[in-house]
Amino acid sequence: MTETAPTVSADALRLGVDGWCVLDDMIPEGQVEGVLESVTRTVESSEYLEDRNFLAHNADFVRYVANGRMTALLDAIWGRFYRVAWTTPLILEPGTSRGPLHIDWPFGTVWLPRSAGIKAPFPDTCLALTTVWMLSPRTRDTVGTIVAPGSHRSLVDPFMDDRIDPDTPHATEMHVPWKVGSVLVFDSRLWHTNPEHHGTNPRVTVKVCYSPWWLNLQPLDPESSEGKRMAEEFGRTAAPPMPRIPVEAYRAMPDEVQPLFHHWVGW
Ligand SMILES: O=C(O)CCC(=O)C(=O)O
Repeated sequence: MTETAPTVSADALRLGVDGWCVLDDMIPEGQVEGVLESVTRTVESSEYLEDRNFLAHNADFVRYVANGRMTALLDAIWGRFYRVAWTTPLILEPGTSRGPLHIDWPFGTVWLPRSAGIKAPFPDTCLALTTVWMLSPRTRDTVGTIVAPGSHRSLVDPFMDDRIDPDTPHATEMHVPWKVGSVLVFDSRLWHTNPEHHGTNPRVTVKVCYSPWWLNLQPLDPESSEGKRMAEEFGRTAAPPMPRIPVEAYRAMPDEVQPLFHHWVGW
């Protein structure tokens, strides 16, 4: 290696080869219980149930999304200018079944409301990183996301390929280890799904999708012209609808977090 060769971190290497990696201790042990309670309260609140604007009603979780280990990874992949595309809490109630293998926005088919209509074979480049923030305490029944390592390089959507049955477990799939306060990071082209959940309590995670500055996020706004056009064509909203962030919620974010959300403020 020459002196000018870029340094590729172990996390970035794993993302490239396997399509996923886990960053541990992203929410400190002494704080994660408070974040879990706060997210649970928000998700059950009438305000959230009415407008599904998580960031408008919860200021506690977002404080962590610019953690230095995460931003170092984003920097290694895309350079300094990245942002958050979408954020959504994801609760698995006891009795939830395993989902079908799928990929996340902006890839994906019209089957899920997560598609931006990109045709396979996909470009072999990472356009978005989905992250799953593990908030529930670890128990025997609380297990990690199901992933098919390396499937991000298949460049196909498991829902649109005759060789794949999304409802049948893939031969090499595995559960990501569940560690409270850790974050699963994966290329949004990676085949993945939620595990079944048999715990007595809901399994609480928050998903945050990061993207480089040059990815067009407008279709995520259901009021945007692209969002409306895609919804019309696919018969439903073409992406996870992301309501704009109220100015007060944006101003309450820590300084290092604000640049990740500035583009989505409803000024
Ligand atoms: O529940 C999880 O572990 C994550 C599942 C997920 O990311 C999905 O279904 O898109």
